[in-house]
Amino acid sequence: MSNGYELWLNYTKVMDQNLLAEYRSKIQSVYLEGSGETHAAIKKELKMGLGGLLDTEVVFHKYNGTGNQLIVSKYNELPQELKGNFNMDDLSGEGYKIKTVQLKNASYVVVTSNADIGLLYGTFNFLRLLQMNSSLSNLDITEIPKVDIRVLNHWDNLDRTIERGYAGFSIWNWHTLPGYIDQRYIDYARVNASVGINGTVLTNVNANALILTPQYLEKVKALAKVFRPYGIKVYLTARFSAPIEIGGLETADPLDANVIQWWKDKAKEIYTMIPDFGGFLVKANSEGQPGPQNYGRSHLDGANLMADALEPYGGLVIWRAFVYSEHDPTDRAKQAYSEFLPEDGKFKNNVLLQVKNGAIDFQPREPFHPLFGAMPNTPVMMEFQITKEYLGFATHLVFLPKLFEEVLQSDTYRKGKGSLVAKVIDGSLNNKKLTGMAGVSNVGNDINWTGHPFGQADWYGFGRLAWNPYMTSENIADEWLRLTFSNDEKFVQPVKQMMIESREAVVNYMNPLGLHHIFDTGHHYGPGPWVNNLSRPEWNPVYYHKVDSEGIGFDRTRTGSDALSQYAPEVEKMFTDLETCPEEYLLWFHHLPWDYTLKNGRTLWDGLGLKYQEGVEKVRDMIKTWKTMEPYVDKNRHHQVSMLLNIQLKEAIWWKDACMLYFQTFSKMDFPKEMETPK
Ligand code: GCW
Repeated sequence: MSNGYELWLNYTKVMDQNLLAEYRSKIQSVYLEGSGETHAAIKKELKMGLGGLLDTEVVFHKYNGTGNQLIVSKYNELPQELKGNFNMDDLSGEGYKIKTVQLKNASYVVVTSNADIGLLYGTFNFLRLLQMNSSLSNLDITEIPKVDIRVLNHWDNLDRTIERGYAGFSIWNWHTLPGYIDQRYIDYARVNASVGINGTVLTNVNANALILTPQYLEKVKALAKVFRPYGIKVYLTARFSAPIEIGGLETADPLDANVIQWWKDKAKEIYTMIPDFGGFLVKANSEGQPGPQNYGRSHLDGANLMADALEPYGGLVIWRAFVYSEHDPTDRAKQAYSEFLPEDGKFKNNVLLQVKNGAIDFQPREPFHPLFGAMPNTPVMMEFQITKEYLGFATHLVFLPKLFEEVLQSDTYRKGKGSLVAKVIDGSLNNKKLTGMAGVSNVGNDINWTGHPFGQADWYGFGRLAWNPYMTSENIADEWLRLTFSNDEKFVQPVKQMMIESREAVVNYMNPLGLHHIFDTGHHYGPGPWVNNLSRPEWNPVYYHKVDSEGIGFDRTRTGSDALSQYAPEVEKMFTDLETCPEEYLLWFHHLPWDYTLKNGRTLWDGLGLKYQEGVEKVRDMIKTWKTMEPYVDKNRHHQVSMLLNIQLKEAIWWKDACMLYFQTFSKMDFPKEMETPK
């Protein structure tokens, strides 16, 4: 019976007897060369992984010359006769190769890299091959991460609450750090490294400045020490007003000499304690947070202030582009682009601009953010949300890599057809040297880390996509299911299907046809399309759906807010023209009459009801599929998922009924007959 704690690093014995025999015969011993902390981590993982999967005591042995040995070694320490089989020129330090090498009478499986960290990544991939029951006969794998900075963003506060966290409290126990090292910290590093995540921002972008005081830096240092062997750098959020709050200064003006010096001293202090510190993540002048604009300065001034301080140590500033204010009442979607576009090319070299996948806020479906591709001279990195703020928290089963894939595969047309968001993120579109992807973490101290057992797949998938933004969500689901539950095709195929379809289900039962931000206030969980009493107009759902007796939707074309003009002309045209605008985005960009005819010939009103119904039906299908999976899943997790799916169904119906009943007060039309009438 599993409680899910081990996540996808599930090293239970290989079930298939033939494969087990093959693995055991090909890995009679392990040749592991090297020294140091990462090396020790590799050894530990091999002991655990091979020991579990092959159910044997792992034998480490010198190079035997007779084959049937697993070789895990940096290239320069490989036995001479194996070296000729590898060309390592194309590999970065994080890259690795896994290859079956046939010498005269001897066969080896070799994992090699130019650096320890690549070797660790290769080791995890090798173990994954066994977990997934792959054959070892003809391996020839080369892997190099396509993105440099692959970070989790924890929205963890120092009191251990987590903003938008639905899996318990923060795993960082600031009270017992630095003296007490929880096993979780080590396991956290292992699982992240296993998918190639190489950085973590420990604190909430809204957190206070205390984290930058010496008392807390001691604790951060202890965590950095745990993560270091696993190639994970620690980053912190830097509150813009820190010089006032913890530095005793009277201002945080980025052009003030004392402020400049304060950040320089702070950087020095941090790097003295944590020489490989990653840098700062900053939310400034957004949702009430302090920032350079408080002093009449710009985002550029703010970002470059910190960049100057961190530069001598190789540190980065990750500046968030999530800004909007009540002073621009026409369309919140436009602000980030308007504010940041003019700054293209002006940031210091160690600044990255972190942009949410869409221009509003992590909705179940959003068109890609217009800033992607629009700032060719600035490293623009992706911010995805792994925690499900607007997607049913840790209660609903929604496979997010499907959403991530959709964004990454969107075409910005900034350099003609094929200018995919993925190419902005991996830097290939504009030859960017510094690239990154961030995921707002869904990790908490629940036994299984993510609350919903399937939430683990979102963390896994984020890591895999940060490594390679071109991976398909289907591959990710396939891998995760095999690693986590079972290799049985009778399990993998239907559940994979269910995961892939789960994303469209939630879109349909919450925000179909391009509706967005119609969640109830504050918590963003259930429906609240009627909410219209909040102090800031752009917080009210009515601002987004603009329902009236004529119709529904937000006109963002030239006749409306003109937000569409922020896209490349091809994209603007495609979304503007009702013939070519995908119906998934219809009400995102258009205000349309209730009797507007959809592609299927139905009216908009009917179509809306049918989409809500479709979402509900899909959850019913998911429940049916999951029921038949009982033989393949341990009782505990099977039961957990069943209970959660039942809640999801109840709430899908709630969404459908609440939204359709509310909209009906405007449309005054009967529900389509195929829609289950609200009770
Ligand atoms: O989505 C909104 C959330 C806030 C969050 C903010 C942000 C961390 O509702 O909780 O604050 O975005 O991304 O800064």
